[in-house]
Amino acid sequence: MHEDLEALKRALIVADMDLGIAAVQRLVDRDADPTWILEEGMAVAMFDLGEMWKRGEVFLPEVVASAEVFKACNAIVEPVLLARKDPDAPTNALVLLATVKGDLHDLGKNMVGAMLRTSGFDVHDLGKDVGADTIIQAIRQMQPAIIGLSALLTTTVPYQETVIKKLEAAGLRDTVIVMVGGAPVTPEWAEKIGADGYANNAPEAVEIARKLVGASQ
Ligand code: B1M
Repeated sequence: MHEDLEALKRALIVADMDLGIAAVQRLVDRDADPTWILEEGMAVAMFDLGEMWKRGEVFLPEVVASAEVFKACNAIVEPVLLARKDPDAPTNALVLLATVKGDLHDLGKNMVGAMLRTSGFDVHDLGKDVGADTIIQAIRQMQPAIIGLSALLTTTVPYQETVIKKLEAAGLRDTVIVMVGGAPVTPEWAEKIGADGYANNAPEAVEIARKLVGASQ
């Protein structure tokens, strides 16, 4: 299975759709753990691609193509992950998810959403490039237990703080748990802006969300 995971990572890095789909299908057919495929395979490959991008070894169009391969592979793995949902897991804690304003990166947020759903949370995804006003309106309408804010750019991470400040100004801060994440986000940043929780990856986001809502799922 490790060879297939390596083949999947390679396919993501070189943006080979056919090889990526074939590798992920082989992994799924062999009952590989979907969380392992996503975290140890697909997320790692995208991180490595980001490092290559930084070094000038790949360029934007290639990264766009890799993101398309990622989405196609995710479309195969995610149903397997969701099928593992324990039907008896207590649910009802609603999580709103958003990638903050100015930021179009959503692959990681989507992964967090899928893992939360599998673990018994209800998830409503507000999408990417989401401003504070939309978030506030959605909180008023849906009264979630948690709002999860993802940011991947150093220029958009500060918007997580903007959202928290706007929640305070709207008198909503005490009604909702705020979780933050995304590659450049740190626990120190989360603490500084007064977020309630931070997670480094999707499985950790589930663990933290459970703790924050006091769930026994
Ligand atoms: Co962009 N990009 N990108 N990009 N991109 C980064 C982030 C960058 C680090 C690459 C690099 O230079 N090495 C760099 C940012 C540098 C910086 O901020 N200083 C960068 C840049 C510069 C840009 C553009 C500005 C490039 C340009 O146009 N010149 C542009 C910005 C567009 C915009 O947002 N306004 C841009 C565009 C793109 C693409 C569209 C091509 C594509 C995104 C496609 C999409 O998302 N639909 C893309 C990609 C793919 C990347 C990299 C290579 C990979 C990101 C990714 O999807 N990772 C990225 C490199 C990197 O991150 N090191 C890069 C896989 C994903 C599973 O991981 O998103 O980290 P991640 O999510 C993880 C955790 O972070 C965590 O759990 C997830 C699963 O484990 N997590 C949370 C995420 N959200 C969470 C929320 C939580 C908890 C945990 O609680 C709520």
